[in-house]
Amino acid sequence: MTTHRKPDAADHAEPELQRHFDATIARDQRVEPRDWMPDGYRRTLIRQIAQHAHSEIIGMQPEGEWITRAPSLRRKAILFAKVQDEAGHGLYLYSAAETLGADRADLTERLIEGRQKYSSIFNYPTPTFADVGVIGWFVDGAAICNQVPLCRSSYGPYARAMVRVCKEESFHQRQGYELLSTMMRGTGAQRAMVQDAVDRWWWPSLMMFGPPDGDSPNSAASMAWKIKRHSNDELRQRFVDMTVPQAEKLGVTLPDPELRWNEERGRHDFGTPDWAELTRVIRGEGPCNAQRMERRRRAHEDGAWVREAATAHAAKRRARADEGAAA
Ligand code: FAQ
Repeated sequence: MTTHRKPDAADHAEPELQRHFDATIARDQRVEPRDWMPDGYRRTLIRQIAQHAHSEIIGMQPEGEWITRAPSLRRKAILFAKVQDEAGHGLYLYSAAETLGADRADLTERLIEGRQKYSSIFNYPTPTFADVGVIGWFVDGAAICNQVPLCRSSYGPYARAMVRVCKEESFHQRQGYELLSTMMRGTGAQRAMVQDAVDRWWWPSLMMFGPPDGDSPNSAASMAWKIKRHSNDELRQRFVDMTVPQAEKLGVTLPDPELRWNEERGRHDFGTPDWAELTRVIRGEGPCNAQRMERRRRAHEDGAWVREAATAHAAKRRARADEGAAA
């Protein structure tokens, strides 16, 4: 697309521009930052990308707690790399949101004031090292199911950011699975630790995909705009189908008595997640919401001097460049 327009343009203003936008979506082409886009499309993208960015940054906390307590240098190095990757994902995503006219400081403010969401999954505790493995296996596995289709999202900067993010999530998922298979070859206590972590994370991981399709208010528009390529339930199903054989190979039991292969559908049937729990966790009443937000706020306050120094440095460079241009 080549048509340019101010970011705050009203949706209905230009039928010609709207037609051009619709044709771009219909042809499966990408919408780029300087293209005209309906306000609703822009708002939805900012909402989803910001929530995604906040999730990556808050998502550093549950595993980050284990960096100082990792059982070996190798595990520590892997975990360090993984948690740093999550920080990188957050930064790409904030940059993608900025291409839509959002302001990063404002998005952070909204998160800290509880006006923007982050993923429910990061509000659960990590009491044992097996949790680190299960987060890699389930949470990064779910993130891959959700985010690989986002590489084909209609908004160019988001789709491109997802390509690299998914490659890294793939390493994260494998390191989690490898950690768990090592523990499963260990002592009975280690195997029990893995099973316990699987029992605690299974249902929250299914909830990551969002409410069921019938209760997902944003899905219809997001799918029409090709921001989302598949529904929440379809992605949840893909995750279950992908994970069941992995669980069998690992030797753990997934905590769902209704889980079974359905020959007719060629997919697994599975039980219903506790949607009331998801609502509570999103509302801020999960086991670790208060702690996660408190840490995020503290990190933001502790980082104030870095932001001030960077701003002062940028101002100095600008002034020097201006002096140079005037001379
Ligand atoms: N938690 O109408 P829908 C990761 C909200 S990153 C909290 O279905 P939508 C990497 C939703 O925002 C994990 N809130 O919404 C990693 C909406 O509220 P709003 C994050 C949730 O957007 C691994 C309302 O409920 N991934 O794991 C949740 O169409 C390991 C109604 O829902 C992404 O953000 C939830 N689980 O679909 C990092 C991926 N589900 O905004 C560290 C991109 C729903 O209207 C360690 N996002 N809500 O007030 C998406 O694909 C979508 O935004 C969905 C939700 C699928 C999450």
